[in-house]
Amino acid sequence: MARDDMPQSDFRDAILWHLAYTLGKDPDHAQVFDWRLALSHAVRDRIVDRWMAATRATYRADAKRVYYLSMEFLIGRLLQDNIVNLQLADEAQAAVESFGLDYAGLLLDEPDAALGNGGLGRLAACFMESLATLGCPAYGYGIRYEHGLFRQSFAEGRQVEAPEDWLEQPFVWQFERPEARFTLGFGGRVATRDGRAVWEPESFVQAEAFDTPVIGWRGAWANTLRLWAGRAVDPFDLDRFNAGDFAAAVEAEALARTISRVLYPEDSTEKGKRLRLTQEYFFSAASIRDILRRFEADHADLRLLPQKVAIQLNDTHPAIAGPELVRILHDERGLPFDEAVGITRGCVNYTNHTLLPEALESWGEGLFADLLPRHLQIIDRIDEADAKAHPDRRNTARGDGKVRMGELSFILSNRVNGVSALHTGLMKTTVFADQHRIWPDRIVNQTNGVTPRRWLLGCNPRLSRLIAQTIGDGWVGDLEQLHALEPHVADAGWLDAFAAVKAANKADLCDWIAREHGVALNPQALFDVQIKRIHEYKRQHLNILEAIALWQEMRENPSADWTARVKIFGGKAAPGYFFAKDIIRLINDVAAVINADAATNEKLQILYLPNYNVTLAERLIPAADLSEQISTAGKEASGTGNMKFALNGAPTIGTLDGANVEIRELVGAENFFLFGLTAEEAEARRAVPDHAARAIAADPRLTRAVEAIRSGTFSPGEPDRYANIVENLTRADYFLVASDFADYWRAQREVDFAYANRTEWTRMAALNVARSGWFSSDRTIRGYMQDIWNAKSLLGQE
Ligand code: 26Y
Repeated sequence: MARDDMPQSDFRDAILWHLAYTLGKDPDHAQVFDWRLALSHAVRDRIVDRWMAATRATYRADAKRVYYLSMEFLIGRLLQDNIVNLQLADEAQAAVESFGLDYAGLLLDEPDAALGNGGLGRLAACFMESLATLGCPAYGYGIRYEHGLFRQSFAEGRQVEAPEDWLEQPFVWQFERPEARFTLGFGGRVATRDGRAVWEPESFVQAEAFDTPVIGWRGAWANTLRLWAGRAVDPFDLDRFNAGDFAAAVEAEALARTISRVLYPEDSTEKGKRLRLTQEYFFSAASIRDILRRFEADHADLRLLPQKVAIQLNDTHPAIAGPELVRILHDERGLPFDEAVGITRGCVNYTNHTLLPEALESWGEGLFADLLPRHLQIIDRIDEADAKAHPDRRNTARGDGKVRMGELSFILSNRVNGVSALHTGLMKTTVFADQHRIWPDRIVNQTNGVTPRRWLLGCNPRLSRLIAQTIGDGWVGDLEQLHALEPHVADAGWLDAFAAVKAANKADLCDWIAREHGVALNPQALFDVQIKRIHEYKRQHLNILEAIALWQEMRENPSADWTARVKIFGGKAAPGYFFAKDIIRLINDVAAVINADAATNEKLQILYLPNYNVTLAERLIPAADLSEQISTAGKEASGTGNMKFALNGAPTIGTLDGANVEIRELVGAENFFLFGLTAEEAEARRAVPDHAARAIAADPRLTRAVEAIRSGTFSPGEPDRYANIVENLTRADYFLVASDFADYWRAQREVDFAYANRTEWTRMAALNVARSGWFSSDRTIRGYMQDIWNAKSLLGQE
């Protein structure tokens, strides 16, 4: 094949062509890495035409565009996802195998792009995929971090963080856009000229765009994820270089690049805080300019902006986009201030993802004024106008010496949404009660969802095949069709097939764990999985306490008919969150002791897998029997892992928190293991003096488990190692671990009992699948399009 013979249709030839002409490799010497890149290029070629067609269709229709601004896009690997959505899996696999290569191995060679921390970032990635599937013209805007979320390993049970380096390898899916650059100012002062405010920044940085196409199901539509990278305005100082100061010659570039160097750096130091606010303004301001550039290319009247532009703030991290838009409309385009605010409010919407006070962003006035002096003035002016209109209003954006980003987002938004019914209700009665009283129509709910392409079709091919054989393949684009599985749940043969899928997925996981981690798991055991960020409110320590109590009871009663269990944990702790790091170490210490106990280890094993990420989730969820969703009620805004487990046939053990409430309603109370205080009861319990000590004293199992930790059973020779956890559990216990323990224990024994009747269990698991269709992110995005963005699908017009 020659270069001119760029193949159009034959996939095998396309791979060989890219191997030669894009990568410059001879097939005889190509490594897995080269083949993977060649395959990726061949797949990318199939995306580009549709991508351009979608962009052209949007221009032609002069359609309203949706802009999803997010500090995080936890996209994971893209090769398989793109192959699945283009329905190229069979062709790709045949082509790869014809070269004598292992297809699965090739897919796994791709680095996992962890440009996010957890739920909020993964939700953004699912939303991008659903926006494309639904043909909604949309752009994701974020930061192209050179280093995503840190890589986690364990040393003597403790979390060790290492930098992540996904960009060390070429990222095939991105297109660099050196022509799409904006220069952004920071700091300086505000001057007045001709009675108008003029911001005179003291330093400047450029934002350069990198575009990644996001293709929807069946390749019907493709949108753009545009990530910004920091660049210096003058990257190289020749004079300094010639003077021999080589480091100083590139200092400006190094500083500018710092902005997009790492995801969510520690904000415990003053410097870290400043960098975080710089990042937020950097990507928000670049995105606003890009949005205006696109609008003004075709429209002269800025008052039309709300008809053509919907901006979604993914939490408060891009909140500064609001004041920035006001600033440009007023200071730079000359619109009256009130009109600039009105237009901004017509475009901007805000999603809240947490009610935890420590996660609600605020900035000291000093820092804010130093970095964004003009924006502070604008915020004050909006506050003043609101105060005049609503004299009884208490919560302003500026107060207590701080700029409060939740308030700011709220007052500049057309719609504000929560991410589950319970969470939205609590927003109205707690953090945003004052605002809700004044603007009662502003808060709406959009319960989260997950994309079924990645979280069922891609990660669980066996279950997908069984579903397709049973009800066809319409469910992939219309997940509610899973309801058609329900009648089959009464069919013993079908249930056997369903059970066989889970067993095979578990066997695969066991093989992988044996290979990668040298641990042999009992595949007959119930696989009980808790994977998520480590946080006190998510209560991994409740789970490990139950494991300790179970182990103690098994030792006491070795001949009882115990249901064998494997407890699997995964998740990272923020580097500065010491309590969470103690929990990690405790789980690892407990695992070491329990796994080494020959008296129990056929019945109980504990495994903490390091470096939990999207790829590991894709491995674990299809093999899970039980989904642990045990947060203190009222604290988990929604959860999305909970949806993925249910969709893959793992019933939930959980509290009435976040979307658990809706999952339970849909799958049926009899197919969900409920325990614990409700949000309201939890609030009341906190007011009971000594609630923790009382709960411990009332429960001999809990007393004994806590005592084991206190006495050093899991930290031989160092009984104080977990003094902090013990102290917290027995005294403060804000997250009510002790209060919920007894009921959690009861629910876990119900799980044991239910799992022992395998047919009944399988029925329950299958019903979870059949009734989880509502949790597709397609449903969620339709909700946003209708209730928040007023955006239309352009499918069929490309
Ligand atoms: C500002 C900084 C401290 C910060 C950085 C990241 C604060 C919050 C976050 C991330 C929050 C997050 O991931 N929240 C999760 O969002 C999911 C998607 O809506 C929810 O399902 C989940 O319950 C919520 O914890």
